[in-house]
Amino acid sequence: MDLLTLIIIVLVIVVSARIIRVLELSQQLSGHPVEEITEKDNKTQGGLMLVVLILGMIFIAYTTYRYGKLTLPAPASSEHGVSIDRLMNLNYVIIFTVFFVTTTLLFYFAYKYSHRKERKASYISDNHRLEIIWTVIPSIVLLGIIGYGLTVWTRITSADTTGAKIVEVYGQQFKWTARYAGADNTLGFANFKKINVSNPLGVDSTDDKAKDDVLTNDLHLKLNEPTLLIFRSQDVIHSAYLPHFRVQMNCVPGMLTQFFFKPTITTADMRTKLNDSTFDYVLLCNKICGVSHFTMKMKVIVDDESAYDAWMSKQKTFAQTNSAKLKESPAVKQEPTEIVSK
Ligand SMILES: [Cu+2]
Repeated sequence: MDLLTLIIIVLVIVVSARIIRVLELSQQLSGHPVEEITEKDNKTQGGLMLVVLILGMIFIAYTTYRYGKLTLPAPASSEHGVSIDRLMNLNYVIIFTVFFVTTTLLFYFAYKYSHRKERKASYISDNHRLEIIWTVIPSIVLLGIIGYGLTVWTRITSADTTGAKIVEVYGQQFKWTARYAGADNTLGFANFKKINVSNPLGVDSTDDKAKDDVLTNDLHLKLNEPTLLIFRSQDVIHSAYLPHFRVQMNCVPGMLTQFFFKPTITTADMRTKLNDSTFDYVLLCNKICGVSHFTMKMKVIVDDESAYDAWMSKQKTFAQTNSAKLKESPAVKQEPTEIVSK
């Protein structure tokens, strides 16, 4: 503890002692014990309960209006996103209704029934009817929300993924890489032992299925195309979060996770809708994964078919990039240093 902290503590003690002394003296002067609660005190406290209620409600209304846009951005840009929004909105309606009713009653009753000399509180030990009501009603509401939520989640995660375009999203401290499965729509084998500077995803170049894989730094999706994102992580747990598409999935080292969805609004259409020519979809990391966690962000672009095909035709396959690299720098020919295999 440094000297300054010590001085502050001593000063606080001295000031407190002085305040207590002043209170004692004022009590002697007024003739009332200072701890006695007067009728006036009760009135003031009751009134303050109303003030807190009103100011609190104004504060909540303001922050909801001001910061509401920081919740899921509207409109949902995926097919299943619409049902997620419906579920969220129902939850918001229930939560806000219960909150406003109970909070208003709580503070209003504290005001209305503040102590008065002529009023006597009645003694109630228990009331079975009331207890049943306040247990059964919330239970039914909660069961309803949970049942509805589980139904929506099961429908989203158990959707038929046959024929979906397969794209791998690879997380590492602190960047994302996308890997397209290529013409065969099958991702080539990858192994952490193959990871090196020129092959950060550890793709196995001897696997024929890997040759047509395409690695990119942006994630391009085709409008209305059923897409299966497969997530991997190199180091720690990351969480791939695509707020506009209502997609989020953990990326866990040593295992594959996935999310199936269908983008329904192109980037261009979304720009028109939002009247913002600079708008872009994003994929963010939503799990604090290290010091530069906040920089883990990948641009996501939803193209219509022709734009997507034009973009894809310009990308180099894993085999092409690899042979180009070998030609460019003979240094890469040397046995690559394995950075993770221990
Ligand atoms: Cu991360």
